[in-house]
Amino acid sequence: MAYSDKILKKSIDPTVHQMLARAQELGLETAWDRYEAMLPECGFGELGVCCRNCNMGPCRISPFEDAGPKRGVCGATADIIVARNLIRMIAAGAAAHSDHGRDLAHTLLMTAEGKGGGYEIRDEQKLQTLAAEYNISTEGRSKEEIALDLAGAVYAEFGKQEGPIRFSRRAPRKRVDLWQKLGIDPRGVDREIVEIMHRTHIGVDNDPVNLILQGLRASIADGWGGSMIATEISDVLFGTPKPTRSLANLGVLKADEVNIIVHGHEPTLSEMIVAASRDAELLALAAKLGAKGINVVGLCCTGNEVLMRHGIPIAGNFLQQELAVITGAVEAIIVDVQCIMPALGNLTGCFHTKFISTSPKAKFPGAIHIEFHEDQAYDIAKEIVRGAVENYRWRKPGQVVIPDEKVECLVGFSTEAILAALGGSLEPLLEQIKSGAIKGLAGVVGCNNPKVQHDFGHVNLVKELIRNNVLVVTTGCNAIACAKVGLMLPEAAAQAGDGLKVVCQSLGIPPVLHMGSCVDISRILTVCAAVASALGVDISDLPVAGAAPEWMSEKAVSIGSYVVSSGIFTVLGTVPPVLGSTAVTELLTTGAKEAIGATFAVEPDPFQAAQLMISHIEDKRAALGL
Ligand code: BF8
Repeated sequence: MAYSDKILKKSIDPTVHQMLARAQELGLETAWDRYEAMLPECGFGELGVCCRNCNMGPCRISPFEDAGPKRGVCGATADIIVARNLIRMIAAGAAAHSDHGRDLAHTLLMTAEGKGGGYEIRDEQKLQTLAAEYNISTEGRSKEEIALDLAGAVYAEFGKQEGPIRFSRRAPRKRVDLWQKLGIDPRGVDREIVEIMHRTHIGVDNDPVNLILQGLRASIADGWGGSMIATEISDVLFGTPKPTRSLANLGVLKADEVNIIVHGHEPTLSEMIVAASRDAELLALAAKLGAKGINVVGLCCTGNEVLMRHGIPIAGNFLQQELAVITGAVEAIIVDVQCIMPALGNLTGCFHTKFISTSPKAKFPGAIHIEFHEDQAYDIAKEIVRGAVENYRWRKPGQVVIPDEKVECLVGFSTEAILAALGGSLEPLLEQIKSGAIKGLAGVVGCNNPKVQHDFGHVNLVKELIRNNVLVVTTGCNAIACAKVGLMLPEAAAQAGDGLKVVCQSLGIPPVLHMGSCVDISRILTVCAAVASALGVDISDLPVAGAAPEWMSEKAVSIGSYVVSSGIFTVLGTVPPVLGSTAVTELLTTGAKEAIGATFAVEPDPFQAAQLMISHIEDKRAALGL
């Protein structure tokens, strides 16, 4: 079918074209329509110069040299306002990741106490490794006893008032020394977030550099603390991902089965929904109602979690959440926290789809709230799935339009899985980097954003990098974009440069490795730290670069900040709200280099962005004498 230019410009994904046309036909709005209705977006907001931190305002600084106010009522300049706003974004992003980590620590605690409601400790090896890292004795103790101490230890990290958080010591010594010298070696993430809120209150910290440094400190507490805890404890509870085959894109929805979408972020819920969907009683009920089975599929990062661990198909990334509902084939969309559009309430009301919220932290208009508690996890999950199955009878087959597209992918590349693929040590990877067969590594991550063509930046940046022999590791919505175009198949090695192609073919791996959800960017930090330590250098010395081509969330701001603070040059594809301050913009794009050995760059064109990353990688290779 031919689609209008307007539709084609919104995405490179054919399922998006088809479903946007369907939305038009049904008179339904999506994020793209709401984005257009919002134009022109607020110029003060775009520049970051609007301040609502007290009630003398709202104040906004005029960007015009000869007109309009240059100071807020309290006297704050554009530099102060932009820095304050930016680090409040970091605080929110770090809070989201870290609260997710805290919930996982809570689930581990309940499981260890025997109140786990169906959870168990699946990766004893990782439990032992983490116990050793925390100096928890393991000799002659049950896994539950060890887990109890580990849960207590990681719980304590969040509110740690003094002293370093444990996982931050996975970073190379040089990096830790640098953090200490700059005064940004983090304490517990709760403390760092509270300090951001304190410092950005009217009349406290009014030095843009000092403000930004606190933002970096909180972000490090996120990346090397809250997020890393989320990843590690998820692995202990649900198993560390291993290479697994699956399918990606809206075509994973099935016309003749009960379709259940898990959407959000924390694997505690999605793991149990997957387990309940295999319950014999519910499968029998589905059959009785004429469905051939119960098909659980994922969206966004909770989708990535169950994709990585169980091969559960992934229906799409952030901007596809409404489109999945518009297929008319979804019995229930079950959500927990983060990246869930409140628009789903109205939209699901136009279909038979049940929109079920489960977290006491995240309620939505138009949703049915069935609160999820870990101590009754399986029972609650079973009731939710039962409701979805019973809803199958209300599906209107005449209203169902499911795109055909679904693409195979090989996922599950945790750090441990990468090491296993390399034969148990990093040495073969280092050899390939030294020989130049692999030029370097790139972490490409982040969201979708209707400001830019959906998936265009993600896919083209990654393709350009692998074509130039840069091995790509990915998480979040970038990973889903790559999976949908077949970049996560070993056969995609054919699209890589000659060096990378041979390496991938000999190891049987794709040139683009799916490392998980956004909290799993901590896995990328761990790999970089291990490579740097093996080479006896800092992370900032490595031929490594990062990118977030279509980012939009505050979590992405925290991620970008901890990645740069860890020494990795990072290219953003959408412009952060900082351009209202020349001082802050220069600090982030230039000044940070001297202080922390890495900077941000902004480049919306993915081909140019790839060139920036490749030339950075080449510079680092030259400096290492490679
Ligand atoms: O944490 S990449 S849109 S889904 S914020 Fe959200 Fe962005 Fe997707 Fe996962 Ni990450």
